[in-house]
Amino acid sequence: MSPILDCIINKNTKKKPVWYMRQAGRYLPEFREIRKKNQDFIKLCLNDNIVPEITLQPLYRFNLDAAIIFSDILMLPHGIGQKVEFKKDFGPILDILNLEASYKITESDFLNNLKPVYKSINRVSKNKILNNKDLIGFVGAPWTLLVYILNRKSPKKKIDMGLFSDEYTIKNLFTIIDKFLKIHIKSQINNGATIIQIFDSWAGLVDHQNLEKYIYKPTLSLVEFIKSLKTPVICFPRNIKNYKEYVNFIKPDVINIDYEVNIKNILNHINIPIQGGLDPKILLSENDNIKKNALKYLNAFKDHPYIFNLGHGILPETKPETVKYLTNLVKEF
Ligand code: 1CP
Repeated sequence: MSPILDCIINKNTKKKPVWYMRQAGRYLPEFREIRKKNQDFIKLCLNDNIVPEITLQPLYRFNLDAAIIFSDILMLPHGIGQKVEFKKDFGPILDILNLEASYKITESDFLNNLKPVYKSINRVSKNKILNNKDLIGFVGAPWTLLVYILNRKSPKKKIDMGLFSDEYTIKNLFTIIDKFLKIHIKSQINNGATIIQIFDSWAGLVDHQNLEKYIYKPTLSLVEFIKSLKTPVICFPRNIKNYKEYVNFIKPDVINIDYEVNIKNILNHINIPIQGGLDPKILLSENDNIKKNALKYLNAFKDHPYIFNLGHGILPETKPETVKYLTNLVKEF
């Protein structure tokens, strides 16, 4: 059994497996080289010759326990016919979703729109380098996707809640998102993803009274679906205030914590396997400081099933040598 599955299923605390969010991406010169020649990001995500290579780039360099498929959470709006573009130094820009047209999208239309994603997963999963390692498939959580679909760009730090005032439309959108997320998840698993991670990057924007409606219930629906496919699910509700309540409601197999979470507090309140936590900004500092901070997590979770990762994605300014140093440090712990 792979080290990550051993941690999740058998609650093994001896080995501390490691992978990183955004491990494939902008901090790697070999990625930037490819990116320069492929200006259209969505097209790049749909290129099944290049995606497997990008996905494996970090595994050629570092002793990681998993690959994460190179794709994006915004492939879902793309798959239901909402145009998505990525503008340099700005981020994603989405066209208005034509709700009527999206009702007419069938499962086979959707699978056809995203076919290269599944082909890439299939190809990567067969690579020998993944022997005894995991291939992580992922989706955006329903709330975070709703935010991009309606706000049509990054909300950065706040969002106009007026966007969600039409209850009827919101309900219909959640139904569509739930339907196609399940199709997307199932196809990733059928093609070789061994774990699914749900990214709820904008969970922190929801106030307590709306958590059940926007976060807990829609995410629970996905988590139960993934469990029914006998596949472990990791949830990352970034900046959510109450991780304990989230875990009790949704019961994921693993919870990824952000870097603001108090370690002692989380250990007192949560008994499922934990992933992540270290502030990615720490990776921009000296090795001594990186070691000190990484050991904080490794020591605190010594007797807890723990997958080493960060509290958010690797920053583009990070040196690959730093990632190597940190990975070896975790492996030698
Ligand atoms: O070269 C570039 O400019 C592209 C940068 C880039 C990359 C490398 C984007 C644009 N997406 C990705 C890949 C990506 N996105 C992965 C690949 C696998 C890996 O982790 O190595 C994953 C898992 C994602 C997930 C993703 N996309 C999230 C959830 C995690 C998070 O960062 O909070 C979100 C919110 C997105 C949307 C997105 N994709 C890219 C941008 C610039 C954004 C917007 C972020 C924002 O709104 O601030």
